[in-house]
Amino acid sequence: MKQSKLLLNTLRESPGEAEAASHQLLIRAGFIRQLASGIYTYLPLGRRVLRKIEQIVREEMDAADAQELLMPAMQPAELWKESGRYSLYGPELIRLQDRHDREFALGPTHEEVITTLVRSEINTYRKLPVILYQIQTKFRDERRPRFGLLRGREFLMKDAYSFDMDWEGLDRAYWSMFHAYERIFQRCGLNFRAVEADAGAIGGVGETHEFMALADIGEDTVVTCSFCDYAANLEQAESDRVTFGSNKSLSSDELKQETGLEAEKFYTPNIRTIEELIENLHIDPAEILKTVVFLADDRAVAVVVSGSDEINEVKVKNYLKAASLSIADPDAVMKLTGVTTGFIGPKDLSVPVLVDQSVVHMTKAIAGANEKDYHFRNVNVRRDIPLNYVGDFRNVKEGEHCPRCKEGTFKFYRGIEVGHVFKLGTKYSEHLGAAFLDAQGESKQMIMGCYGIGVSRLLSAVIEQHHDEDGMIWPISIAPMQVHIIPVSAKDEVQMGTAWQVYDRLMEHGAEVLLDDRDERPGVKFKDADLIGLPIRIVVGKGAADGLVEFMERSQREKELITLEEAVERVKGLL
Ligand code: 9G3
Repeated sequence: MKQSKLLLNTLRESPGEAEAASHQLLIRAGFIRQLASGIYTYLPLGRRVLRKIEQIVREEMDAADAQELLMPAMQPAELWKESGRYSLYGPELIRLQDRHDREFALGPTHEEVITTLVRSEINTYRKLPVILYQIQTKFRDERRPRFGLLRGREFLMKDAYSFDMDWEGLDRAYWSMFHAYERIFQRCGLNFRAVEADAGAIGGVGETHEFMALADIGEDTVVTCSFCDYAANLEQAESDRVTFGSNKSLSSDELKQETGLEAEKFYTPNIRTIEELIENLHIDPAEILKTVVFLADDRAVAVVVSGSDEINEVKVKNYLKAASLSIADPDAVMKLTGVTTGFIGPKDLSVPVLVDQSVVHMTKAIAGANEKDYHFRNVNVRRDIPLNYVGDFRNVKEGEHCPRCKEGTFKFYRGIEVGHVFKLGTKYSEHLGAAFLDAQGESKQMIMGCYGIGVSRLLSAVIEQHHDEDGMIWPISIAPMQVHIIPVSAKDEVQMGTAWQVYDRLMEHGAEVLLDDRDERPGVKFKDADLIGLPIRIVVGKGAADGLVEFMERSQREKELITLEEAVERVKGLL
């Protein structure tokens, strides 16, 4: 293709609000343009990358016997009411009325639609199992769209749904999709980790894995073990059951033997936060019992962790099986406990207390006294605090022991979630009535799984991992074009002649070639080529007179002067 004909305008500067490297580079290289916040147009080169990624996804989905279909974006609200999710989602679910005032939602995902379809198309075990997928535009009205395609409001997703007769079938579908995802991300040149994840709002049953592209811009924290292959989203990463003896309260005679001082209230005027306690009492945060009051759905609960730890709200929410969890604001805390925030403690508190397993052993702890300006010292957790709800409620930390192998220690990475596989079970088939007759003629609910890849997000994630200060570096598997031919001077007939010769030879071999035929200064051509980042570059300059061209791969830096024939051979070798 002639670059002079290509709709491609490169920019020297990136838009002010673009923080992520991939966002800046995709805009500057003329691959995408923002139409509105979180909503993008893909220009020709951007579109070509998207098609390459889609093609890889299709090949691997089809290889896993999944069947492609295409579902509507406009979904009747009734479906979401039937599944009970219409009220579960707020402003993120884009809602609209049609001309007859009928309510619709723009699809953020398609569990309701696909289950309704399968309900009417399949009713016998003979037609199971089936995996159906689509590559389709999703709509989610993110409160804060950011980082370009990494968090958009309209984006391309491959979403697949499996339907099985039984749980073993689901397990087979799940791992088949899991391995297909590994192949897809490998083929896209992505450095990724599959991590144990939290099923979240989707309410899956059993395991779920996220596929994380390692990148500093990533919003997720990936926890990996230095020794075994344990890897988890921080939301899910298990804290090692700190072996501090039993988790149970002390029996009465144990209490008598329990040495240690009685819990003693002491005056701490206006000392409310962990920091203030540390500063004023000169103590270590690990001596403090941090107590935070949450609203779980509409119930109040207090969670207690060490002052040196962070509460993991996903773990708390899952433990309580709550649909929503939020920290109670000071007024709510006062109303619920009669205590001003900052002096809340787990001893004699009027709301249920969830105690993190790592503090149960403590005998000389500092805690709020549930009285303004007072704290307790010498709190003995097993003596003074009800231990009805003991669990893992904290975020693990780097360097901690792995709970699986006990050998390795945790290491943290930032990750971009590019894929997610879920075991759904019968959640949707039950609500929406997707049943089948089994071999004995019994009506059973289909067992479902769902599997998503953020296709447009994946495009950006690849660039987060493959760029340098001069621009993007496309893996050859998804590059918009494979070879960039750059004649140094468009006015030099020998150079242009040689350039077109190379072009024709490469086209004969089926290569995708962009020839920069613009009448521009060499510097401009090279800067643009660095920015666009096609994997193979052939510069046709003075050496053309001797039949020589300069060969370079964008991911390396060395340039070689070789003959035209050798250049063609080198390209063939790389394709
Ligand atoms: C909504 C809105 C946002 C959502 C959802 C529903 C995320 C929602 C989870 C999933 C689960 C899987 C199939 C492909 C893989 C992911 N954000 N999820 O269900 F109404 Cl506004 O989408 N779906």
